[in-house]
Amino acid sequence: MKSGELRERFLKFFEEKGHKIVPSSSILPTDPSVLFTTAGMQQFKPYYLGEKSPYGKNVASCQKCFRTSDIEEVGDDSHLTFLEMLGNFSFGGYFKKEAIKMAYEFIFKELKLPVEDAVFTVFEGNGLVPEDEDKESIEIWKGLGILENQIKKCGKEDNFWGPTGEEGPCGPTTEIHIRGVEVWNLVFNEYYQDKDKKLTPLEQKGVDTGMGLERLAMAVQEKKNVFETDLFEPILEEIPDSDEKSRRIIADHIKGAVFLISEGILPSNVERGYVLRRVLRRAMRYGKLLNLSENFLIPIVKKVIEFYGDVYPELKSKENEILTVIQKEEEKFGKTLGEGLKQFNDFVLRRKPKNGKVGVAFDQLILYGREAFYLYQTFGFPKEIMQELCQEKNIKFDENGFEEEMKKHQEISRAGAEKKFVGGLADHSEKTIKYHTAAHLMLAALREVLGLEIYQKGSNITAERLRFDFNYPQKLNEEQTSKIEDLVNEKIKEDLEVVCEEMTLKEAKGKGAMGVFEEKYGDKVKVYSIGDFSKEICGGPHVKRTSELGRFKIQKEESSGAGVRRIRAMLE
Ligand code: ALA
Repeated sequence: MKSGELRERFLKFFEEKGHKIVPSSSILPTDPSVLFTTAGMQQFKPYYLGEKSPYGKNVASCQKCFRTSDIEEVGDDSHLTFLEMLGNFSFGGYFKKEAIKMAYEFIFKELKLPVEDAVFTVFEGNGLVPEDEDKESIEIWKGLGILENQIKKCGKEDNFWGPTGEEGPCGPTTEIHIRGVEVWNLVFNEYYQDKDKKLTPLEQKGVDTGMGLERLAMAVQEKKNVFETDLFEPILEEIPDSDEKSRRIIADHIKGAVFLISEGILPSNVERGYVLRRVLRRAMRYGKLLNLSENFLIPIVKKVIEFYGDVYPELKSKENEILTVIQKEEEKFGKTLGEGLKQFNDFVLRRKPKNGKVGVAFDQLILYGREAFYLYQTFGFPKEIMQELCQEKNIKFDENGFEEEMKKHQEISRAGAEKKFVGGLADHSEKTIKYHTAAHLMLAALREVLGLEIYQKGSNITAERLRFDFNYPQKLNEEQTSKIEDLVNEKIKEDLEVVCEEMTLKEAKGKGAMGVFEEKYGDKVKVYSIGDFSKEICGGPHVKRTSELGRFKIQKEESSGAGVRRIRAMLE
């Protein structure tokens, strides 16, 4: 039985049992405390709390859902970000007995799935609220002929549904598992959970059920996983045969992205737009692992639209927009993805001990916050992609360091977060590279003007400016600042060549190279020299010649803590 028929049979079954069929609501809920619609009950939330339902007490739907909670698990047999959820709901109409009976009838009579392959879970009680095990559900299942050994009691983790968003209806659940996969979840809403997670009994009891169409299709079509069902097969055909997990992730993520864009979401660096960007870029990264060609996403996108277009006409009417958005994002990220991956490897691999010789002691490879932030900002790597890369390679991801860098950056430019990618990543990356080279010139100039005891305490670079911290006990006077500025501009005019050499840390030190975070370097380091003016240990990248920088201008000099000064400068 095809998924289209399953969808129809479900709705018809409940219509015949007195339910009003309600169309799927938007994937973008009106409830401000949730980003996406994650369950069929989302659009009916108020009716559980006493508000009068315009559809009557009993309804059923097939709801578009998007969940990021399971994103790490996508690629296994049953987890997805986008799914269609079939559900029947009652707000003060029927309760446990009717709900369980109807579910039983649909699965084992209507669809004729083998009941002996099924397991039924029920809430075991947690001694608090609610304190008792759900004896009533156990009895109802038994009354339908379910054997004692097919019923499993589980705790709050599995068999208590919490509210979507910050507060809402909730209660114990009973689930139907078929061949080891949870297929249908029946929630009995008996409580209201408030913002402090306190439960109070609801005046009116409710039923909220959810069954992923993909998992149901898997059970009915007797497939080992959701990706072998007709809901994925045609889409997977557009992705070359290769690593199975990567193909699954790409198929799931592109499907999700198509639905998100069809509702008007655009890739950005905040909230929903960020989630969209994250799934698109994640798909692209997996495509890169498979060596897929540029623009590989487009045929997949077209297939998704073709496959779902009849059921969800918004996909067809927004086809051009969906294609344009995805193509643009692919172009943007495609350009920098390879370069960014290379830079990632550079960051961590140069610290790797070679031939058992370790230049500097370290326990585990690590991607520092500063570096992660650079990858994020310059190449558009979402944090989650970096975390995944690190996990795959057994590298520690310096999460705190990264968050600190993010915070610092946000403080500087709140509005900047949204604007960050506007100029295009390639352009962005060129500008930040220039600022990296300018920072080297500035350190050398500071040392020449203020003395050789000056060293760098930190720096922060965006496409718009350079911020640079260094040790110095007092405010710089105007003469000093203009001397520094002039010196940097002089070196830019001299059109000095920027040369990169690899050497051991010892050699680098021997040559008088400056290093900011020495303890992090491995045995081989990169040393960037600018004429004979500057020599620093640095991962790069940098411009080829200083004349590329344009005019250097110091905008501000201020204190940044005891004994630390901060300069903000721009390239014009
Ligand atoms: N709201 C319940 C779920 O999504 C049925 O699992």
